[in-house]
Amino acid sequence: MHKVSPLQRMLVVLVVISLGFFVFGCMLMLQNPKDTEGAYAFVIGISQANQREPWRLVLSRELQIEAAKHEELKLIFTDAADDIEKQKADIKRLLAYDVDLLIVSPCNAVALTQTVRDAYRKVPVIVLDRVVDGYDYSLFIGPENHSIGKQAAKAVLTLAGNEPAKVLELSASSSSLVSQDRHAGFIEAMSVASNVTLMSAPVEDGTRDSAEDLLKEMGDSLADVDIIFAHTDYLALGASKAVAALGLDHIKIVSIDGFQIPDGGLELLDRGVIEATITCPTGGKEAIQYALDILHERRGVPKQVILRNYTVTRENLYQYKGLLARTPSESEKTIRVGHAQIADEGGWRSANKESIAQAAKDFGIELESIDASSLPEQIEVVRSFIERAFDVIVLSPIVESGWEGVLEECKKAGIPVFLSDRKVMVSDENLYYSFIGGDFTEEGRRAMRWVVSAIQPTLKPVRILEIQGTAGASPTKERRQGFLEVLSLMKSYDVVASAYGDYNFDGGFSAIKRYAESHPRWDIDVIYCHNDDMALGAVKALKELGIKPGVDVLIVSIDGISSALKALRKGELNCVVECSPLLGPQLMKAIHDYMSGKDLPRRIITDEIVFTSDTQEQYFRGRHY
Ligand code: GYE
Repeated sequence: MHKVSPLQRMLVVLVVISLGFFVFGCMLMLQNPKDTEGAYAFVIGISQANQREPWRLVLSRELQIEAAKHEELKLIFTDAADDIEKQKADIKRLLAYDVDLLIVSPCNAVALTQTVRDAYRKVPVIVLDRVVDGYDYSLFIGPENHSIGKQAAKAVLTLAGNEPAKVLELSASSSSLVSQDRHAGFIEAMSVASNVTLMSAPVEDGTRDSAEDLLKEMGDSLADVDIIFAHTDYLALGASKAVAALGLDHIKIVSIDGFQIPDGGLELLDRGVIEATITCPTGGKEAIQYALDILHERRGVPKQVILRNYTVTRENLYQYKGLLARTPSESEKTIRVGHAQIADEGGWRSANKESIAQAAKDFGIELESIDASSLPEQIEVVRSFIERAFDVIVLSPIVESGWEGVLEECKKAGIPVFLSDRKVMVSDENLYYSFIGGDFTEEGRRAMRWVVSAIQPTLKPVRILEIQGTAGASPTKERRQGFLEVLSLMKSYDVVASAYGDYNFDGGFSAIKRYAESHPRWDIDVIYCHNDDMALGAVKALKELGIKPGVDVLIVSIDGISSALKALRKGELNCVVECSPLLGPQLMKAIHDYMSGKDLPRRIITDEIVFTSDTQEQYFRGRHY
C-alpha cells in the first residue's frame, strides 16, 4: 500500500481548505451582495445590453471610473449579450439583490419598456442611450441620434463641396432605432444637396469585420463611390481596411462615436483613416453623478439629459482633445448673466422669474433680467447684453423663429446662449449652448390621454375647443402637436375650434366669449388650454355665460400654478399637466458648471407630473408656485 508523505498530506489539506473558501465565497455572492458589502451605502445594478461593442466597453469603463471616486458606491454589472429575454432576467435578478438603483442600457428599448416600468415601481431607474416608451423611469441620459445624423450629413457635404459625389451610407442593424434615427437625420440634411447620389448598405451585426467583408464583396461597384458615411467608428475601420485592400484610396470616410481609445475615432482621425467623426458620448459619468443626486434625494434631478455631440475633424482634433483634457476649475470672478425674459403673462412667468433670481443669488451670480413683449424688442435686449459684454446670455424666446442673426452675433462675440423654457428654430444648433425646460410635446400628449380617460364619445364625437398660447412659440407648437398626435389615434374626438390666447388670463377669457358669441347654444365637451392662466380666464367667462366649468364642460390645462390647482380642487378645472417654472437652480448650476469649464448636455428636460382630482395629497404639498 503506497505510503502518503507528510508533504502530500499537507497539500491535500491545502486544496480542501481553498476549495472550501471558494465555495463559501460563491455562496456569499449568490446570497445578496449588500450583505457582504456592508461598507457600501449604495449598491447600483447595471444592466448592460452587451459587453461586445467598443461603445459599450467605453460606457462600462466610464461608469467604473466615476463610481470609483465615491467610496459609498458599489456597482454590479450584468451582460445581456444582446438577448432581450436575458436582459429582462438580469434586471429581475438585480432587483432580487436588493440594489438601491438601476442603470439600464437597453438592447431593445421598446421591448424592455414594461420591465423598466415594473422596476421603476421598486427602485429609481436611470435609462441610458436608448429611451424606453413613456416616462416610467427616473432619468434618461442619451444622445440625440437624429441630430447626429444631420451633423454627419453636414460633414459629408463639406467634403463633397459642389462637385458631383456618390455617397455610401454604411449603417448598423437596420432594426435598431439608433440606426433608423441616424439615417433619418442624415437623409433629411442630405436632401438639400442635388450634387450627391446616395446608396446604402446595412451591416446587420454592426461589426468591423462584417463591414470589411461586405465592402470587399461589393468590390468594383465601389469604384465610383467618393465618400462613405459609417454609422460607427468601428464600421469605419472595417470599411477603411476594405477600401485599402481594393486600392480605392480616393474614398473619404465620415463616422460616429469619437472615442479616445485604440482604433477609436480620434485615433483614426490622427492616422488619416477618417475625415471626421461625430462624437456620441456614453453618459456613463453623468449617470453616476445623477445616481448620487437621486440616492441622496437632492432636488433638481431632470427627467431627460440629451448629451452634446461635436463634429471632430483633423482640423479641430487637438482643440477637441483639449476640451476632453480640461479639468473644471472654479472661476474666480463673478459671473455676469443677462436674461432676455418675456414680459409678464401670469402666474407661471412670475414664478419662473423668482426661481431664476433666487438661484442666481444662491450661486453668487450677477443677474440682469430684462422683459420684452415682442421678438424685435427681445433682439434689442440681447444686442444690449452683447454690447455690455455679459459672460452668459439666457434667452426665453417669445417665438421660435427669427433668431439666426442675433445668435450669430452672440457667437461672434464669444458669449454662450442658454435657452430657458422655450426653444429657437435655427439651422445650426450650435448657435445656442443648452436648452433647459419641459417636454412640451409630451405635455400635449398627456393632456389628450387624460381627455380619452375622462370622456368617451357617445353617438356624437367629443367636441374640443383648444385655446393655444402665443402663436409661433415653441410650447404652443409642440403642445398642439403632442395633443393631436394622441387624438389622431382615437376615433370621434374633434378639435372643432382653436384660438390663440397669448398665455394670459384675458386671452383665455376672450377666447371663450368669442366662441360663445358665434355659438349661442354651447356645444363644447372639452376645453384644452395651453396654460393655466388662460384656463382660469376661461373659467371666469364660462361662469358669466352660466356654464359650470369642470361640470358642463371639462377643462384640461398645462403648468400647475397654485391658483390652477386650487381651481382643480374646487372641480372648476379637471386636469392640470405640470410644466415646472422652477428652472432657476438647474439653469444657474448649468451656467456655473459651464463657466468652470465643464462640458454640458445639449438639453436638460425637467421632471413633471399630471394633476387630477385623484392626485394624492402629498403631491400638492410643499409646492413652490
Ligand atoms: O407654460 C406658460 C408661459 O414658456 C413653458 O410660457 C413656458 C410657457 C408656460 O406663458 O405659462
